[in-house]
Order: sequence, then structure tokens, then C-alpha cells
Amino acid sequence: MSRWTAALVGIVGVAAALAAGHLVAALVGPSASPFLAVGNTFIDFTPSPLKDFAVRAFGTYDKLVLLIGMALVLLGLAVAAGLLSRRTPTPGTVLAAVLGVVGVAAVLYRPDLGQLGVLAPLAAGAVGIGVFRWLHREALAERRVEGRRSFLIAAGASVVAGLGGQFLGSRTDVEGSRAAVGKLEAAVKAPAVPAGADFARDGTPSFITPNRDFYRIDTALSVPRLRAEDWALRVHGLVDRELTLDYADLRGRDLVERTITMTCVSNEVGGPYVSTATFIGVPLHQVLREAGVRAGADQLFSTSADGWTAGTPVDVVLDPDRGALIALGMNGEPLPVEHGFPARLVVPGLYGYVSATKWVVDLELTTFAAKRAYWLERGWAERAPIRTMSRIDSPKGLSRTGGRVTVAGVAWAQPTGVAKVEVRVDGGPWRVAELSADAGDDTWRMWRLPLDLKPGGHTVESRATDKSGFTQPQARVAPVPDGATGWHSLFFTVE
Ligand SMILES: Nc1nc2c(c(=O)[nH]1)N[C@H]1C(S)=C(S)[C@@H](COP(=O)(O)O)O[C@H]1N2
Ligand SMILES: [Mo]
Repeated sequence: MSRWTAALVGIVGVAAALAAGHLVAALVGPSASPFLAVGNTFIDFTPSPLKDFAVRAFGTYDKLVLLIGMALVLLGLAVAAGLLSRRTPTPGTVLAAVLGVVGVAAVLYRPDLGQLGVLAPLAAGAVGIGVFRWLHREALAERRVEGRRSFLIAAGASVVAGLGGQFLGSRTDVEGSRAAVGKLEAAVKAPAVPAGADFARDGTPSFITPNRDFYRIDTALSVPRLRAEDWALRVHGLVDRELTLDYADLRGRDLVERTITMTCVSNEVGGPYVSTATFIGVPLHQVLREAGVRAGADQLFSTSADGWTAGTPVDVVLDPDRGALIALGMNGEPLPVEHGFPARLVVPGLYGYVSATKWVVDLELTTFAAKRAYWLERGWAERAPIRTMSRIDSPKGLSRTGGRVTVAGVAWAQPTGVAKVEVRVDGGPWRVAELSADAGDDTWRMWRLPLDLKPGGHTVESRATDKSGFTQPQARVAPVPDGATGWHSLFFTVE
């Protein structure tokens, strides 16, 4: 058969396999879809330096880049398998079988899938082999498949099965469930954000980050879709009484509101992975006291619906003054699906990877010696308090401005609070910047300093001092293993 025909047979065979897997996955668990399962497993096995590079280079688009990359690799394999199979269907058959086995391995490795999940890659392998061999036979007999009924049926059925799987898999009505939750009323309201808590007009972010702008970091290729009605949280391990709490139980308690700035450990100096929201939920220490934490437990090991895990020091989450929450809502609405609906943890002062489990379903009281959480296996530190940090938001690096320019930015030092931010230009003396109204120690604080500069190039640097008197150090340290340090510095030109 012609090269073109051979390549087409390969492509339609692989497409049929993926579509069949996607459709069966919709029935046994959407993340069993071979494409997603392989992608998710790939994420888990990616060496840390590559993962850190992907986050740096592509930011929140890292997963889109991965999906597109995987699609291109598959397309390449499909074309290659087709071309190798111009005489006999064996090479293509072997490729389909290998892809099926890879899919099965990926599904078995996923912690969030039951044994039934393997049905999806098995169906993918079987359908892929069947369709490939069928089209191959037709192509050998007719010298071509394009335009033949078998080819049109296979291609059309793949599209229908793929779309059907997508529709069925996303039919879990999460948005309906979120809407049904309605307004979460606080028994203890967060203090109102004071007037003048940001310098947004000078280029800082708004004090509260709207939900759609809140930074997002997680390992989930497809966001877990849980309904509040089906959700439950198990508390167990070194406790006097195991608890299983459902959504109605939690929301029926006296809900507490707290405004908290969250930060990601992989944020570079000057980076964007920091945002602030008013969260509402149940104080974590209350639930843990109810379960009765036994002596010897030093780690709260939390697990999400997709199997991701975090380990948080028990003394931190038991401290009522720290204010850790099982959060149900943020900024006046139930948690958005990407931010952990129906429930997540939020612990002021700790980086997200050791505290902020989204889609949380399991809390185990244990020890750091006994269990290691997701990112620890990948080179990040066991304990990770947030580092005192400042960032310059305006002017932008490499921009051109007039001589009268206000330098402005944000600083954070949860849970200690920001006491001072200093700015210097061209290595000159440090000058104290004006701080925005103090909204509490668990949130960021904005700063600004008007300058009058001569034309030419200038370098501006900032450093924060927290309320314990600790000043952000100059030494540049990379985010791995427990958060970046160093002064943010940028260059701009006065015209
Ligand atoms: N289930 C789950 N929860 C998770 C993560 C994850 O990958 N999976 N990432 C953590 C990290 S590294 C951070 S910084 C915060 C980010 O929360 P956000 O996406 O709501 O900003 O979530 C944490 N919770
Ligand atoms: Mo993070």
C-alpha cells in the first residue's frame, strides 16, 4: 500500500484506541483514560529538575504543553507504525499492544483508581489492534482505505466514542453541586480589609486576589471532580477516635473566615505564585481535638482524591492561634473546582506543598519517620515555613519611565507579618518605603516609594524585614529544597 495509506491506517488505529479507552474510562473513572493516566504518571515520574524547568518555562501552561507534546509523540508513533506495516500488520499490532501495556501500567500506578480502571487501557489496546488490523486488511486488498466504508466507519466511530467519553466523564455535575451549596455563612467573620491595604494604582496587585486570578499549582492533568454530596473526610491514625465527616456535617458547624496569603515554594524571587483570599471553613484544630491526637504523632499526613499527599507538622495544625482551616469556600463562594472543591486545607505560614491539600479526603495522624509525602520523594524539604520576601511590581523590568517614578510592590512573611520594606537604587543607601495599611500577619503587605531619578539606566532592589526583626537576606538561593531567597532586583531606564 502507499505510504500515505499506511500512515492513515496507523493514525486511525491509534485514534480508535484512545477513543475506546476514553469512553470506557468515563464509566470506570475518568482519570483511567489512557492518555490522562499516562500523562499523570509521567508527571509523577518526571525528574525534579525537568519538572522545575517546566514550571519555570511554561508556568501554569505546563500541563497544556505536556498534553500537546504527548499528542505529537503519539502521532509520530502512529505514523511510524503505519509506515513500518506496509507489508504485514505485525509492527503496528505490536505498537498497539505496547501502548496498551503502558496504559495498564500507568493506571495500576495511579493511586486514585480501583482495579476496574485497567478496563480502559485494555479496551484501548484491544480496539486499537482490532481496528488497525481490519483497516490494514482492507488496504492490502483495495490498495487504499481513504474513502472506503470501513475507514469512514472507524474514523467516525472514534470521534463519536471520544466525544461521548468526554461528555460522560464530565457529566459529574460539580458545578451543580457547587451551586447547590449556596452561600457559606460565617459565624466568625474575617476583619474587613482596611482601606488602603493595597497600592494597586501604583502597580501592586489588589489586596484580595479574585478567584480567577489566584495562582494555581497542582499535579492533576484533569482536575478531580467531586460532588459535595458524595464527599467525606476520614480522620484516623494516631487518634483516640476515628472520624468520618461529610460535607453537611462540616458546613453545619460554626464556620470561621480568615484572610490568608498562600505561597508556593517553587516561586522564584520576583515570581507570581503568591495570592490572597478570604477563606471560610472549619478550624482544623477543632476537628483534630475531636479525634483526639495521641502523643507521638508529629505529622498530619493529608491525601487528596487524586492521591497527592502533604505532610504538615502536628504542632502547627493543633495551634488555635495559627488558624489552619479545612476550607470550604474562598472569596464569598464555594471553592472553585481548580482550588479544591469541596474541601481543602489552608495553613497560614507554610508553603502549599506541605500544607494546602486540595480535594482533601483523608487526614492521617502519623510521624515524619513513618511516611513521606509527594514532594519529599522528589527532593523537597520535610519542613517548609514561608520565607520573608519582597517583590517589585512597578516599574516593570527593562521598561522606560519618566524621572518621577513610584517604585511599588508586595512583601510577605506569614505568619510573622511584614514590619518594613526598604528600597535602594544603583547600590546606594537603603530607603524605607511606605507600607500599606496593616491587614494582619497572615497576609501580604504592599509598599511604595516615590523617586526622582536622572535619565539613564537604573537598578532597583528591595528587601523586607518581618515583625521578628529578620531581614530578607541578599544571598540568592534557588527554590529547591525549601524556598528561594535573595533580593528582587530589576533594571529600568529613565528617559
Ligand atoms: N491535591 C493537590 N493539592 C495541592 C497540590 C497538588 O498538586 N495536589 N499542590 C499544592 C501546592 S504545591 C500549592 S502551592 C497549593 C496551591 O494551591 P492553589 O492551586 O489553590 O493556589 O496547593 C497545594 N495543594
Ligand atoms: Mo507549591
